Amino acid sequence: MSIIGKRGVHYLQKLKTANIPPELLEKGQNRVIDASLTLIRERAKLKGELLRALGGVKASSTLLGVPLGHNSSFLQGPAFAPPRIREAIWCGSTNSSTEEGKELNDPRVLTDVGDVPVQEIRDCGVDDDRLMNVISESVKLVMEEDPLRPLVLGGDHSISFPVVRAVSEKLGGPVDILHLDAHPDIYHCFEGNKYSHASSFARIMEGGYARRLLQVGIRSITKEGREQGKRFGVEQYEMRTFSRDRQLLENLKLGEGVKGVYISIDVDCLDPAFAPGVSHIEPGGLSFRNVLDILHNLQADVVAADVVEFNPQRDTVDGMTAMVAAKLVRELTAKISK
Ligand SMILES: [Mn+2]
Repeated sequence: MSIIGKRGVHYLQKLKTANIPPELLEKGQNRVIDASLTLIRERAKLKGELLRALGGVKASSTLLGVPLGHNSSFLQGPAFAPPRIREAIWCGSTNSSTEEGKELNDPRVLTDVGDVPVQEIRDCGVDDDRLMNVISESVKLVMEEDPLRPLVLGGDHSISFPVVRAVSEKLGGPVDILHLDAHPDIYHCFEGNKYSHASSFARIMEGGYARRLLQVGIRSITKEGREQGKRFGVEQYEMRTFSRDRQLLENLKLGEGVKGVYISIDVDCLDPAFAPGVSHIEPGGLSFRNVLDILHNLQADVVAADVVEFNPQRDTVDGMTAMVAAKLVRELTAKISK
């Protein structure tokens, strides 16, 4: 797996020592990035035009995959998740209705603009500062096309920073965030990486992209995690008090006075009994029904969402966690589309 992490960076180091003019490299990188954004832009445009022609759609979920795993502190398998989640969404073992009756095979409910070609861009030696900008730009290209709203398939949790940044910048103000996770992901910096999947919410709060941040499912938190939570005014709901907090969490109303609500679901918010295919197995988590009860009862205008940290390399042979991640995506689709 370390092969993926070293790809691109290794290449770049080689090119630097070979004394190749930096302009040459930069021009080539620009062309690859332009080509990547062009495909996403044109697919989003086509889907937007289609939905506007059909009419009567206020908001429609659009899948955007971000197969990025190298900012993970442990395993990099989430880079392989987006195609597995798509496969499970359309798996013949289940029908295409969501629990509350939305039809996923109706393009007014769900469309897809494909993946940000993360590995191909990194293979050209593009660093993370630029890569994060490409991810933000891709999200904005989806939002450009009313009524499309991004439903992002991770990837490790580092992708939530560029996605939320784009959503907030595009809407012109902060959002409220409902973040389901075993971990708060709010270290100032983790193992020297400011883009670490353990630091994404520190970047989001520093940037002023969120007003309220509610973290639910937390059961692996350090002193720094609590201190950073206090520093940024994060509402941290830990699993040890879930039975007490449950009623409140199943009656949430978010997004008043801000530009909307963003939902970020780390699959490890679930107990590993429900979702074994994650990098960080942390017992004592939410049940799948707990998560659905929170989502179904949430009163909010959901402007975008992500499902992250599904690791296919740790899944059962029959792909159980892929189905779990896919059902989270299906139910989020129902929450966004109207
Ligand atoms: Mn987590």
